[in-house]
This record gives sequence, C-alpha cells and structure tokens, in this order.
Amino acid sequence: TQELAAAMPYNLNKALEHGEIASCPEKGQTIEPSDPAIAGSTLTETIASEKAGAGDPRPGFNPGNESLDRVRVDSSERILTTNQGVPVSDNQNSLKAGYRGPALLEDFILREKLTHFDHERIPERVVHARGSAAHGYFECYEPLSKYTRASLFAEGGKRTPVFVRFSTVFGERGSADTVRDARGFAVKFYTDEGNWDLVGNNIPVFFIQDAMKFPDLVHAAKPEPHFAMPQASTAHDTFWDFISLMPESMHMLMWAMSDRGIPRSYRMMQGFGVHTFRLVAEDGKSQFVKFHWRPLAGTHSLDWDEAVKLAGADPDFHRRDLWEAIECGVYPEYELGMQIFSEAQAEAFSFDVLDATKIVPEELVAVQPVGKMVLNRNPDNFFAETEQVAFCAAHIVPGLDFSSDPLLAGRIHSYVDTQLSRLGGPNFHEIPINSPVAQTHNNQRDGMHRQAINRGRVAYEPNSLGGGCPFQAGAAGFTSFREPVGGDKVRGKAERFADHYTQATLFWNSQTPVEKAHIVRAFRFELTRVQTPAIRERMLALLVNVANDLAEGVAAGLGMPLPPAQPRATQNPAVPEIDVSPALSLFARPGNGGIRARRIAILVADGVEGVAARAVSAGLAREEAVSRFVGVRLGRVQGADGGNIEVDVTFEAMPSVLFDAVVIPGGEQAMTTLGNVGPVVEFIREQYRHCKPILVLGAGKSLAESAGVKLTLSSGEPDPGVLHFQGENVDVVLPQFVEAIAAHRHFERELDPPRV
Ligand code: HDE
Repeated sequence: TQELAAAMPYNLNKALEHGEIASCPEKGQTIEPSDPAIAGSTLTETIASEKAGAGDPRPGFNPGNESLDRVRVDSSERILTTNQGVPVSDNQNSLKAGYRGPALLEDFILREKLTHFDHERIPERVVHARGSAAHGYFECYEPLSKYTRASLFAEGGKRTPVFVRFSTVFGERGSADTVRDARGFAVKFYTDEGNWDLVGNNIPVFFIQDAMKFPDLVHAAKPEPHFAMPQASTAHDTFWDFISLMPESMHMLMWAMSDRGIPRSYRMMQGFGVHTFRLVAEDGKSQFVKFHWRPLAGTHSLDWDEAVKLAGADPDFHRRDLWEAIECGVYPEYELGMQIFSEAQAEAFSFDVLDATKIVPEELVAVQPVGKMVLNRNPDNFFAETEQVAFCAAHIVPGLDFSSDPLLAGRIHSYVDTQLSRLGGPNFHEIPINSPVAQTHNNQRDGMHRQAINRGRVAYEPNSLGGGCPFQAGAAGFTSFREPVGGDKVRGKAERFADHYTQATLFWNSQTPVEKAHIVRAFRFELTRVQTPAIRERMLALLVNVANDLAEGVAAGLGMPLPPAQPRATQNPAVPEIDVSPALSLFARPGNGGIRARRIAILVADGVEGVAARAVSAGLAREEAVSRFVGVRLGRVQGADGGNIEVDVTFEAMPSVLFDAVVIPGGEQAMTTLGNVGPVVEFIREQYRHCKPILVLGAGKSLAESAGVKLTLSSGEPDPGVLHFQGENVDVVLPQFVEAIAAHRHFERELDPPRV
C-alpha cells in the first residue's frame, strides 16, 4: 500500500489514508469511531510515543512526520497545474487578443495566480513575530505518576513528538535576531492525550504581574506609533517611560539588561514556564510546579558590540545557527527540570508564587531533571509550519493545571483569541502543524476553512441517534483540580506582590563582576538613547532600590547625579530566605565541554603554513566544530609547503562576529600579506575585543600583535584565551584550544584592567 501511495499524487492518497471506512462508507451513524480510547480497538495510530520511536534517532528522523505526511507535497517529476488540478501549458504568457492586444478577462490561469499571490501574507504575531522552529521529541526519564497523571510523564523512555518555536518578543517578522530582548521558548508536545503547549521564555520572570497591563507594556515597547521607530529595540522613550512607572518590572529588567538578553544561540539559552502551574496525580492530589529547560550546550551569550554588528552582518544569525546545527546532525538538546512544591511550602515563602515577577530560588526548591528534549529535524516549509503554528497557554492535558496567577489568566484567553484574526477563523487547530496526534471528536462544526468532514446528522449531545457519541470521558478526561476558592470580588493584588525589589537585588548580588559590568553598560546604553531626562532620573531612582552600586554605575555612565530612592510600595517587605543564588549567573551552566557546531575562522593567504592550517581544521572537525578557511578573496591560496588550500569565505562576506574563535596559522609571507589588509587586522582585533579564543601558530604572532593581541594579561599571567604555539605538531595544542572554545569567552581580558 505504501509503495502504491508513494507512486500516486498526494491527493489520490486520500482513500488509502482513511482506510476501508473512507473507501466504502456505510450509512448513517453506524461507523465505528477509530478511537483507541474505546475498548477493543486495535488501532495504535494515535499513540504519540510510538510515533516518536525508541533508541537513538536516525539522522533527519522526525517523530511528528507521519502525522504531516498526508499534506506533504513534493512536485518533483510532476507537471504544473492550476489549483484545480488543470495542467498548465504556458506559465510565461498571459492570454491576449493578438500578441500585441489587450489581456483577456477570461484568463483564469493568470487570475488565479495573481489572486493567490495577492493574498499570500497573513498578519504577523502581535508579539513574538520573529521566530524559528524545529521538530523533535521529548523523552521522559522516570515515571512521574506520583505527581501527575499526564501521559507524557507516565513511563521512563516514553517519547512524545514536539515542535518548538524560538522567538524575539518586540521586533517585527523581518527584524534582526540578535537584538536585546527576551526570547520566546514555546514547546508544543503532541501527547497521546492531546496537545500541551508550554509557552515559555528564556527569562524566568515577566515585566508585569497582571494581564491587564500587557497591552500597555507592548504598546510602550513596540516602535513609537507616530513614526514607527525604533525597530526591535527597547532603547527609546516610551518603553522606559512606562517601565520607570512600573516598579514591578524591576526584576525582569535585570534579566533583560543582562547578557541573557543577547544569547549566542537558541541552542545555548535556558527556557522557563515562568508561571507556577500544577501537577495533578491520579488520586486528585496536586503540587505546584515550575518548569525549566536547560541546554546541554550550556548558557552562552554575545557581546553587545557583537550583537549590534551581527544585526547587519547576518540578521538571521540565530535562525541560521539553529538550522545549520540540525542539518549537520548537531541536534540541540535541553533537559526539562521541575521544581515541585506543595501549597504549604508556597505559603511559607517570603514571596508569592502566583506573582510572575518572582522566581522560586533553586536553593529553596531544587530543580529535578525529568526528561530531555532533542530537536532533530528542520521544518519542510517555513510558512506552513513555523508561521502557522499556534501556541496557546490554555492548551494543557490531564495531569496538569493552572495556578491562579493573574498574568496566566489573561494568557489563557489571549492566545486562542489572537489566532482568530491571525489564522483566519476558529478552525486553526486543523492546520496540520497544529492538529493533535490524538484524535479529536466533538460537536464543534463548520466555520471558515473547515477541513474535517464530520459524518452523520448528529452534532449535539446528548443524542440517541448517534448512540450517544462522542461520549464524555468522565474521570478519564481532563478534570480541573478541585481548588477551594473564596473571597470578595475585588480588583487589586495580594500583599506580597508589592515587594518589587528584593528579587531584583538577589539577581544583582548573584552576578559575577563581568556580568554586573555588562548590566550597567546595558542600562547606560538604553537610557542614553532615551531623550527625556526626567525618565532617566526616574529609572535611577528605581535602581537605587535594587542596589546602590548598580545605580551609581548607571548614573556615572549617564553623567547624572544619583537621585534619592523612589519610595517603595511596601515599607515592610518580607525577609528573603537567601541573599545570593549562584544558579542565577549565566556562568553557572558552562555546558558539557563540547564545541559542536561552533564556528572557527582559520586565516589564510599565499605562503600560509598549510600543514598546520589543515591539521587544525581536521582536529576541529573531529570535535564536530565548523571551521572555515577565510581569505581575502575566493579561490585557492598556495601554502608554504606547496599545497593548495581552497578559501571557503572572505573577510567581507563573513566578518569576525560570525565566528566564535580564530586561528592565525603562521607562514611569514602570508602574515605580512594579511597584516597589510585593514579588514583582516580589524577581524583579529574584534575577536580579541569580544574576548574570543585565539590560537596563534608560529609566525602568526607578529600579525596577532600588530592587531593589538596580547599574549599575557597585564598581571603577567597568561591569557587563557590566547594560545601561542611554536611546535610542529599542532595536535598537541588542540585540546587546550577546544577547551578555550568551550569556555566561550575569556573576560579576564575585559576586566584586567579594561583593555579591550
Ligand atoms: Fe505571550 N503572547 N502573552 N507571553 N507569548 C503571544 O500569541 C500574551 C507572556 C509567549 O512562538 C501571542 O500566538 C499575554 C509570558 C511566547 O508562536 C499573544 C500575556 C510569556 C509567544 C500573547 C503574555 C509569553 C507568545 C502573540 C500577558 C512567557 C510566542 C501571537 C498576560 C511565559 C509563541 C500568539 C509562538 C505569543 C499574549 C505574556 C510567551 C498575543 C496577553 C509571561 C513564547 O496571544
């Protein structure tokens, strides 16, 4: 059957796809629903974990594939047709009355083509418009049935297909990837009891506490409405005007101004569910939970100067990085962790777990690893999958539930609502990327673009004509946790929400000196761009409440005196449990020491030490890093040993910011040539200034030094990120270089004393 199906155009497959029932439908309501939940059914088609399979994934294998097969179109060896399937004989010329005569209205082929084109665009997402996505799977480590009956956590080794979209928040669809912003981290789990969307961010808290303020926040951050500037940047008056009047945003701001706001890669950032959710066990007992994603490649960021330059050199930097890593088999992996705690524990905390501007420090509740996610396949079509995927904070499955976080409440409404205008009606769940792997049966009918052909005359419940089907699942279905609620109808907040600074201070205290310096720099940059002095002053008055040294640093950067602190909303904030949490530093998760898919430049010109250059390239390839021979122009250069090296890219096409590290391989003649080319010297200088690892071989030293590279720190200690090797066999120095690349950045240079 599969061979037959493969040989047929996709639309002829329909009968095969629906099986006997479709090819020979019986009358009325007598058709057996092919639902595995019904006893005796032999159909396993909808079991998500079976689709995901077991064992190491084959390259390019996509567990979600099968469910999308029915809509995949491959036009190889097919003739061109209209949308109605009519073969088209001429795709070059419209139909005219004579070769020089007017075009004819009857040209349905031209009209169909233009009409379709005219309607190709859909509205972009109101936030998170710019994003990139990938398919993969989630694998559970151990059964979690003690805490939750969610089917994806039922067995160790169980796999559930996922589709994950990463995004920036405030930029438009065509904006640059490397802007300073939070990043969306949205995961759609196609579980066998329906879709669960964990729509998170790379920052564990949010700007605001109540959904009521979301439109205000977004209006303030987006380009200003009169002239639509600036694009994808919070460095403007309306954002800081709003923020400086919203002290609750102080904690999130600390994260956003830290290097978390400019990640190196989607593969190298954490994800967080942000809100407190609930796990609900079979016996109805519930615990609170916070979700964490941890990248196995570690958490790494860009330098701000680098991020700015990348926006020009490659606005698709993160999209490309994700795509290329998956294409070359370096599958991004993240571990899912849970902080599980009881209501009683939550009551005792100094903060309110329903307040999305607060974290639960890991020192209070450890993050328990529960499974891992592997992204192993790129989408086939950006629009059909990445653009049309609709995540929704309301999509949860049996075994999970919401908390009463007032920010979450608004999200439960907003996500479905936005799809109605973005995707054009109530049937967006039928768009293939959105449709669950589990079957759907209900009496919802019709509406724009309906795909399902619901059979029979019954579309109501209770019914007798349909044998009562589809019937309620009862206890097997989703049941909300029986949370006792009471109280007056009020608008307002609980008392602990009024402490806006304690956790902002905790974050600041937990940063290393270099991270602190970067935070000060980011505030300075953003507030320097602000034109209204009163807004700068208000921000400084808020920062005084976070930490004096922070406020002083920013004030000095702005050339302003430090104003008195902004009065606090509460005079008696609860005493925090901890003052420092090392887990909040970006350097707390350096990764697994690997350098897979990191990009390394090897500089070449005629006369280069070819043997060494090739050996470094081969050594890096063994680590699955991507090295490139960078030259002044394409073509070949001749090595000092007489051998040729093919230049992969030029300094012009791939400037320094596109590489994680550089190798200066030596060869007197080559080094002299390169030293006379301005962009080459600038390339090396930037690598050094951005604190990247530099491997200098033999005579490469003179070129490195002429670009300002120093082999030692001012203290005389060696710079661990600058390696100078004189010997013959470069394999000796490679492990050290790999280690330096895995460490990502060598900020010793930056702080010792500020010299780059
Ligand atoms: Fe969203 N958010 N959001 N958000 N959000 C959207 O939904 C919204 C919030 C997040 O890749 C929109 O389909 C409200 C927190 C991600 O497609 C919209 C509030 C967090 C994505 C929406 C929040 C997020 C969105 C726009 C406050 C982190 C991209 C298009 C009450 C936990 C998903 C869309 C994707 C997208 C509303 C706050 C994460 C308008 C009302 C907090 C990752 O519905």
